Amino acid sequence: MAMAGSGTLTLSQFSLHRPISFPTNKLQRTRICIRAVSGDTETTSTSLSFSPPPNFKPPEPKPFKMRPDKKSELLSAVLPLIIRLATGVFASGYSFSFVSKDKFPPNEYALELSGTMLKETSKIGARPEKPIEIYEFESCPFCRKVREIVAILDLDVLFYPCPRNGPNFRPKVVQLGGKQQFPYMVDPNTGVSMYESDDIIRYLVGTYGDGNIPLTLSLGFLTNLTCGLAMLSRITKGTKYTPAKLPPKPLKLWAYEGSPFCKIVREVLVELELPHLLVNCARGSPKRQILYEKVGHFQVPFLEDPNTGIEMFESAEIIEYLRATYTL
Ligand SMILES: N[C@@H](CCC(=O)N[C@@H](CS)C(=O)NCC(=O)O)C(=O)O
Repeated sequence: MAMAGSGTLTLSQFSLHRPISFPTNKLQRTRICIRAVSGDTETTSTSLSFSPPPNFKPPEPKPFKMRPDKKSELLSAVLPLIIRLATGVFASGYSFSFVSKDKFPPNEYALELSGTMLKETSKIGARPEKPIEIYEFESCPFCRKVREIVAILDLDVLFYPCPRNGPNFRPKVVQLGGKQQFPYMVDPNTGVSMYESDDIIRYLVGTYGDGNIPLTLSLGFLTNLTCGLAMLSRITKGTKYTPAKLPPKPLKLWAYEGSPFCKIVREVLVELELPHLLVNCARGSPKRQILYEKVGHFQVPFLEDPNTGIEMFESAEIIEYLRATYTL
């Protein structure tokens, strides 16, 4: 078995906002030994190779454009957003103002609406040093509640997808917490870990927010019911495991829960059981400016894959890339 680099490649040691630059000559086939680590435990050790699809070229960003063959998928991914009254679209303390384009600084991100710039801000609390770790899957209503709150709190999360029959992270949750139940959260900053979506929400809001749970997440049965209904239009997506290679490094996805374009990408990350650091960029998030400065444009989803060196916009092409690169 060949081994790239030395020592153990740990998913939990993934650094959050360290800029990643990839020389293009790195886009070549590599053989590596995988040893995915979370907390104190290791999951898999296999020899696999990773490379982008042949002649891969990242597409140009096309904001708010639906690729024709993805239209019906994207429309069905809008439904959850309506049912959940846009929870997870706006960061905590969201506010906006309109600024005329000629008065707006050219190096600042804003959404342009017919020649006027929509300047958005939020009020977010203390940032944790390390990303929160969450074991979950896309089509679970209780997991959705937690994804909504991390978008609102603007928290970055290292997601360990747990699709049905997933060989890696479902057993890991049992090892860590004692039972197979989702979502399961680990906060490496405080050593706290827990099951139960409502407890996780309360903990996150108390630790990284202002202590107030947004109304749409505090209605008990009604919250659970609407999260369940929100799953219906995409019920088979992001649920079952598709055999895939487990990469040594988590992928990085700039996204947020309220975006249908991001949702269809997340579903595939879950089905392929690909650990990913989700950099939350809900409306009003200061991280929109960070991505804007990094690549000269803001649009989500934006994928960075440190296993192949690929960085790309465009949901439909990201899905094709993920399937081509990781499906076994
Ligand atoms: N064609 C792109 C569209 C993605 C898109 O427009 N995403 C929205 C979020 S739902 C966005 O980033 N808008 C820019 C903004 O909000 O400033 C795709 O399929 O990925």
